[in-house]
Amino acid sequence: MAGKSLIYKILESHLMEGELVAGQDIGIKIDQTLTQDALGTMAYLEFESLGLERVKTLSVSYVDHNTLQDGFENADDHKYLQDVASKYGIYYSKAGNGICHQVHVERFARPGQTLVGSDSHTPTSGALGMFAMGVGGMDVAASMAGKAFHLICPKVINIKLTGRLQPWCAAKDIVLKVLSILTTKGNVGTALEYTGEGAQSLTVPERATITNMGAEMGVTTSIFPSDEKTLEFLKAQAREDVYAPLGPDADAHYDEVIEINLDELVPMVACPHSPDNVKTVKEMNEIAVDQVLVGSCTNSSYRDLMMVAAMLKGKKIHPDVSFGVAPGSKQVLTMIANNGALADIVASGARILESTCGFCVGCGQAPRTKSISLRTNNRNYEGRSGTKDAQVHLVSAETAVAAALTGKFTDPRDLGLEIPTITLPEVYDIDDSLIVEPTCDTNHAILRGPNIGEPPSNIEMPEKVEAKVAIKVGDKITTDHIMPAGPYLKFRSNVPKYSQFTFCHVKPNFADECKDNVANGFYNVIVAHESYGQGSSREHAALCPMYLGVKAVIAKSIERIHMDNLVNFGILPLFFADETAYENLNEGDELVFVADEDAFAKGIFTVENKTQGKTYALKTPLNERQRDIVRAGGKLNFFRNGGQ
Ligand code: MIC
Ligand code: SF4
Repeated sequence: MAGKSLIYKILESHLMEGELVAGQDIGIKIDQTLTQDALGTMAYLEFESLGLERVKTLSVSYVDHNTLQDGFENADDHKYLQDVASKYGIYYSKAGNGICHQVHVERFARPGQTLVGSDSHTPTSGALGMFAMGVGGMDVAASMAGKAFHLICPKVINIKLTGRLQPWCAAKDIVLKVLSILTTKGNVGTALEYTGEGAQSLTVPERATITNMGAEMGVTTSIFPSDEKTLEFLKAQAREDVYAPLGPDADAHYDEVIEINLDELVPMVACPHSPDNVKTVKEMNEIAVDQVLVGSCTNSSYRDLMMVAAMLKGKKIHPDVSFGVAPGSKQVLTMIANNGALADIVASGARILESTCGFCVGCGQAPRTKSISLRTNNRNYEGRSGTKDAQVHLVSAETAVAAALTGKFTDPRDLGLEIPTITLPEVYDIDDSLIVEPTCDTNHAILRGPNIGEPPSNIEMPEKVEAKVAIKVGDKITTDHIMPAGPYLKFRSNVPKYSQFTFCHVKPNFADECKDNVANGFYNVIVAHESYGQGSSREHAALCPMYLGVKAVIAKSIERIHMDNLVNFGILPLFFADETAYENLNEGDELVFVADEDAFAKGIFTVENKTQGKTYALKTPLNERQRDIVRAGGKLNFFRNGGQ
């Protein structure tokens, strides 16, 4: 029998239910959880409704998304989060401490353990040999309550890195290469395990850039072995006590092996509007750029900012470029401030931004109309930057700085600079004073600002669903299309208000139409094509449609986290058997289907389209447990009815 992958070893040691067979439903024990503020309020409101006294996991609540505070809402959320954290035994990482994934890698991630986080980039901690997954807030709440976390046991692809990164090529170029191979769709139920001499040569921050962007491929997680590089990093963070050497067996079984020779890799760029639209920097033909931004949970580590500073030292940013830098954490910012690198960055003409998500999630730095923006983050979905017709490109820190200096796309190898040697510190600056320890005082009062509502409740799935097709969309609809972030982020704790913006950039009257349909006795149905719900883990992309009376999403395929979120809020996912049903369905069509015990047991729902005079047999991809959750009207009802 073949040996085991690292992923299967960790799953085996955490298995609570089911069998470790790819494609099967398994329940695993969760050791750690993380939340960020944009999804944290809802996750903790859900946790509160489970009625426990304390969390059963090591849990951290980060404030890094909504720090704009152009009104009272963000600040009210922060206070609520701090109170909840203190009462229920959760560490609270204050605004200013840094981006959740960067800080988690620095201070909490642990080889061999499991982590779920209400943010799709939670697998960043896979850089330290951790099994880390992005999930919906409801699943974080259930994990904090000590319940088994259910997932489809993934198949594992081995990404074997041979050779070594050549000068001016970076970890970002590796992951963009992987994205060009695996693309952003079709990877549901797959996990990535990086091995090989090339993997061994990468430092933990470089590994984190790679595991971070597995989220864009829609994979379950990405992981690196825990080895000498891990030990070095943990030692420098004064955390060597959590080190354990971990890796796959020499004869580990993998479902597929993809080999990438780092010797041959060149600087890459993801072009608009998808992270898998990858070209080489040279292919960009030196087109002029307007904006360059370095930061986000992908590329804002000490290593990246030292590279930025070294490249900028003694030089000036091109006059036509607006250049901004957001250090990933307080630790990074403090260190570059103390060693003078920050002064080099400032002297070059850079704008120093807060250590938060900021521009990455469309909070500020919207580029000018039709501009070319180069960014080191992980998503370039249309409109996410805040400017619909801006052309956002994703690059490494090296390529970003090269463009900031020359004012045009430039392969950093052509700059004629000597490659800087970046040595990682033997000891990082450790100051956890912005991580507030919980008091676990059960009498701790929780202040709730006026924008913080209760999580909306749902009814059981009706046995007969009469509905209207409220919207019909095409391929690769992201959660940014469904529930945009940016200026609307501050309404995350207020579902009635936030739901008004559902699909607002795709079909501005969507919410009103849904409400009219409900007023006229109809539920709503969303029709989509391939890879619906790509991108973030925001459960609002299911919660707000639920609030607007959506009972089913009919699609060709749905991405993993979004599918789980639909289930958690009692929305039935249905798949087409062939293209005719998709072509046949139109916005406004009146549909009727029976959703009784029999239909759920068979997993086949016969949908009659009364407007078109057609009937389709649609299959739900859900397993038995998930079907029970949908029938109950979502996870809160399911738990209340005694479900586990
Ligand atoms: C994102 O990168 O889109 C976010 C904002 O971090 C989301 C979470 C959210 O919507 O709050 C994610 O990736 O899960
Ligand atoms: Fe924040 Fe951007 Fe990372 Fe999401 S992808 S956690 S918005 S930095």
